[in-house]
Amino acid sequence: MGFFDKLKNGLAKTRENLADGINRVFASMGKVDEDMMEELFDALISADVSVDTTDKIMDSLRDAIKEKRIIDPQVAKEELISIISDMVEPDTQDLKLNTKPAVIFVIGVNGVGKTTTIGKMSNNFKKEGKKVVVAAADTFRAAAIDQLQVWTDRAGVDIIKQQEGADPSAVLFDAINAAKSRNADILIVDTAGRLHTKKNLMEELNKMNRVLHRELPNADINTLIALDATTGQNGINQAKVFSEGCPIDGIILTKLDGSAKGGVVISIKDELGIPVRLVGVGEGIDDLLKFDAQDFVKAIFED
Ligand SMILES: Nc1nc2c(ncn2[C@@H]2O[C@H](COP(=O)(O)OP(=O)(O)OP(=O)(O)O)[C@@H](O)[C@H]2O)c(=O)[nH]1
Ligand SMILES: [Mg+2]
Repeated sequence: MGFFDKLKNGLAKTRENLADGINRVFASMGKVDEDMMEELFDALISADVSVDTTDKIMDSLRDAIKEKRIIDPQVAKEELISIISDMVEPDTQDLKLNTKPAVIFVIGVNGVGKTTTIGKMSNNFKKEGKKVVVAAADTFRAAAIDQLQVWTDRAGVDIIKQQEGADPSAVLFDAINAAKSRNADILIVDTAGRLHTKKNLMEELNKMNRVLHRELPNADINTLIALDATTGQNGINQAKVFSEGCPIDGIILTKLDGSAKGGVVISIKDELGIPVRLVGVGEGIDDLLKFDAQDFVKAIFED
């Protein structure tokens, strides 16, 4: 299956929820008027676009309708899609991976799909011919280390691990040294999503972040937070909390395939100012896609 079809399949539920809702509004309304605007507002909100973002979209649409004297609902629909595309467009497209090693530091609450995404990412980088080292810095549960091992074996990349309960920063330190001595292109760090308290977790992440910057002062370090698309708006709150532990460069939006709340992508950039970099569209090793705003909007709205 091609990239675009994979994305479109992954977005099937979001399409049903968001695009069908919006299409219904435009198809049922004979003219552009306040009734139509109200129905549109409801359609966006029910697809997990936040109230603030929806307000902004509606304001932009009202301005465009006035300025361009739009009376045909179909033309208004094109306008809406273009407003949404502009909103989702990231400032820069790619991860920064120009140093050797470059680092991808993956954070997020438990169960969102960090470890799975790291497996998929490792596989993709390996296929591109890159040397990858993965740090098993989620030492909270033994099962977490084993799970990561299964994924790194599958992808055929190196893993640096210690025993359950080890200091995650110590594992990270080992992994940094391994990445240097093995001349790795990319070091990917798996972290715990849950410790005994939230405060512990933030402190731990902060400490790891300091170790990374101290040991690799000139490296490209990408801190990515994994958010579960099925939780919709909740993910935005998680990102706000985690950004207190360390600055976040990008978002991995997982489980889009199981979610009707993909509309959350539209609010993420608007509310957090953090671009979505990658999207997960399944549990398989090939089910990770680079996020492309134009394709995303096209995949949702295209018939
Ligand atoms: N459908 C679907 N399932 C996914 C996706 N990504 C991850 N999962 C599933 O989500 C579940 C949790 O994934 P993990 O990778 O273990 O999540 P985690 O963030 O590492 O969780 P902790 O280690 O507990 O913090 C697993 O059953 C994955 O198969 C995705 O894109 N789509
Ligand atoms: Mg994990």
